[in-house]
Amino acid sequence: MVTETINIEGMMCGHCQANVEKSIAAIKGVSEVKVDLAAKTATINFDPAIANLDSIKKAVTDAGYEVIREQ
Ligand SMILES: [Cu+2]
Repeated sequence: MVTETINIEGMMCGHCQANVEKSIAAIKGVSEVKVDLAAKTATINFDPAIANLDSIKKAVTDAGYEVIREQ
């Protein structure tokens, strides 16, 4: 398992936060996701043999938010 933190732009409220969490949690191989609305970050724990950062970023983008950079 690896833990990665990404920065997300465009989250305005708890609904957005839940949206992002749900989108990332739906990815196979992701075991835990924590989205911090104030810090505009998502911390994801995932199995790198199954999931990868690209698919996580794509899920965030597809949900309508922007991944601005990796930490
Ligand atoms: Cu919102």
